[in-house]
Amino acid sequence: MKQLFTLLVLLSTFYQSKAQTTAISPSIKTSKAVLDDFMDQRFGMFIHWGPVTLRGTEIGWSRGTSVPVQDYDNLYKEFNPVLFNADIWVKTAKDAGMKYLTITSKHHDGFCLWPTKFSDYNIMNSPYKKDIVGELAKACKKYNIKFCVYFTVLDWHDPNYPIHLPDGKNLDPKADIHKFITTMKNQLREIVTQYHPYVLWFDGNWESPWKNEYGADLYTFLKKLDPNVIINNRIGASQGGEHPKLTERIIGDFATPEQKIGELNMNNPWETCMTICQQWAWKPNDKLKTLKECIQTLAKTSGGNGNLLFNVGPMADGRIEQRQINRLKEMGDWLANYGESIYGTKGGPYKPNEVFATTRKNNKLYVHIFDQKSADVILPALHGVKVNQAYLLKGSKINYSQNTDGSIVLRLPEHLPNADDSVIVLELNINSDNL
Ligand code: JFZ
Repeated sequence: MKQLFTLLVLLSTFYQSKAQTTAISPSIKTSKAVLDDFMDQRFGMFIHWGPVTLRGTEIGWSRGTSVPVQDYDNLYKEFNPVLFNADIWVKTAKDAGMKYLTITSKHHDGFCLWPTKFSDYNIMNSPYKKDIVGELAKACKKYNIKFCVYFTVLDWHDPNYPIHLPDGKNLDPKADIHKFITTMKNQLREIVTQYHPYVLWFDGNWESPWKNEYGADLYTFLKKLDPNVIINNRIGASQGGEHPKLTERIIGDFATPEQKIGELNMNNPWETCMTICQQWAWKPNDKLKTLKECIQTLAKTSGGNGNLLFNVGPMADGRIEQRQINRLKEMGDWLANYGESIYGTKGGPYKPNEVFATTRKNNKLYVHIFDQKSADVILPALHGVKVNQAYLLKGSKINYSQNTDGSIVLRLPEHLPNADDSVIVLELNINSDNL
């Protein structure tokens, strides 16, 4: 018995010391006020870009797979996006109703889109020779769009990072991860002090060289540079497979479901990242999502209490494809009408489904109607809730009734104003925060 007790004590001290190596001091964690502000933005633009767009293959992942390494690593010598205009990209985001923008400063191929002093493999050694990250930061300021930076902790190009190819298993004994981390910190110091990103969006944390303690150390380093910078959950080592949900033990401020809509979560901030086509980087004739898919994705994300970081891959000449600009503008047109039901709202209390999703603010519940096939939409009862009024957002009254069990029946009009998502406002007897 005594032996068992000693073993338990030993085990618990072992786990405590393990936890301590990765614990983030609560005093440096991003405040709730800052994160609440981030979650109020709801919709941002992700941009994956680099010399690989000259080939039209996937950024990072095609290096050594569909594009030979030698070829891939020399593309920057031809990268000359003369039609790049930061104002046009940022205006495209603005017109889409997006509130922030996240650019890949460095993806897994190691190429840096800003003039870093800590690697020659950067935009100043391309024929273009202009600071892409800096120009975007400036344009974002001009258009009042929050500027954010993506940065990967794996770099298959840097000799000091132990893995050199996608899905590489062998660790290079000549690599020095500590030198690599020093370079990374130097580069991130440049990014934070020169461009003042609102969010730092890390990635590449699933490979074995990256340890949770490096993530904790990096988080602490960055928060000392800027106490308010928001950091995603791919800074700590990933626990494999699915990107983990945010829990106490995970380093970072928000969860990052990828290419799928996150689940309803009223406690932990999350942001879905998703491509407008299929590839992250530009691909010729890539399949573009329909407007219905785009709008319903945004509504279901908001309905789950999350943000949407919607990705475009600009072309090698510096332009975003016109058909993508058009699609984004259509989303912006929808938001110009229905934005009240997205920005600054909370998701829930219902789980989004194929028929409807709800968002809420003050005494209003916004019901996003996706399926117009049946005449009625029935919402399960909410404790203590009485509906005082129902009407289409910016439109006419809606007939409704409330059953004795409290469930709410909305009678849909014959023609709903929007085929992709019409919003019905329910004015409640209580503040929707109390649901
Ligand atoms: C990552 C990147 O690899 C991808 O290129 C893009 O930047 C996206 C936003 O984030 O996505 C992943 C992450 C992990 C795997 C594949 C794609 N994985 O473990 O196979």
